Amino acid sequence: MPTTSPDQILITVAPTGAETAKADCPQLPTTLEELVETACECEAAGAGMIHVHIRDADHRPTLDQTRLHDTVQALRESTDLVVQLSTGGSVHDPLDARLKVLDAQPDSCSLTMGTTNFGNDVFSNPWPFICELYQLSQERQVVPEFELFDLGHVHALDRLLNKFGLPYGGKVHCDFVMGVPGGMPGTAAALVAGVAMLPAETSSWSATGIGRSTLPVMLAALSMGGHLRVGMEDVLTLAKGVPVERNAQLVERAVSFAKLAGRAAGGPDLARELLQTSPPAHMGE
Ligand code: KMH
Ligand code: ZN
Repeated sequence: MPTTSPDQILITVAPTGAETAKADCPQLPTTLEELVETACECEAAGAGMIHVHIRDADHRPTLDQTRLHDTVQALRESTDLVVQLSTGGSVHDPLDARLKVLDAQPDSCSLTMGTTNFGNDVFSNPWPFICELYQLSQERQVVPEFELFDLGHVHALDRLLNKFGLPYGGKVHCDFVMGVPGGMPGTAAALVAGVAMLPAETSSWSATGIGRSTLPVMLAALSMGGHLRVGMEDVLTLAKGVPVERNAQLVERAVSFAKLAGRAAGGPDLARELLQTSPPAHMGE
């Protein structure tokens, strides 16, 4: 699989997620103001793309259409980051609401390639839903990032591309989400197996390890020429007993690890090159 600009690295920040309660982690960015401030800090630290889950006025996960729309607009106004909305939402979100996420016209959307046990819950992604979401992303010109929680998901991606062709923009960017209880483990061995199975059409991939698997996955991905996702969606501590205070700390750490591996953060330009998203509105004017 070819790697674009191996001297550069894309760092995606996933600052919020749907699993952590604000009450348990007051520094989690859950309001629009907090999210925009976080996005600006993370862009300055080297991030190129933001993977977004939003919260309601009570800080609970929501897929509210108006909030999603306002979030995309606010992030575009304040940053150059590629804006990726989560279509995974929370394990409790119905499939039809997850399809409607594309109405907010993000640059990119996550697209998980199969159902997985998710701790004590089930993250449901039946094949007909995957097909519908993928075709909708092609129609709406939204570039998917294929989320791979298990090796079976890599196999399903091959099946999807064979059936429906390439994504909008022509690039296939994948993200290994490793270490979820119920998915593949966050180990170098699992990443090696996953990368070896990627469809030939894959143009780039990143990886993230949940919780304690964050550092092993980061080091394995760097050693294999992959890109990185970091953020409080995936990990809440910098080390045992040391809480993350700001998402930018995780981006800064990824930038410094990447530097040791001889790679520089490419920022939003690299994100646009890798995903071939539509140019931001102000650039197309
Ligand atoms: N919150 C998880 C159930 C995605 O954003 O697409 C699903 C998730 C994946 O985070
Ligand atoms: Zn997510």
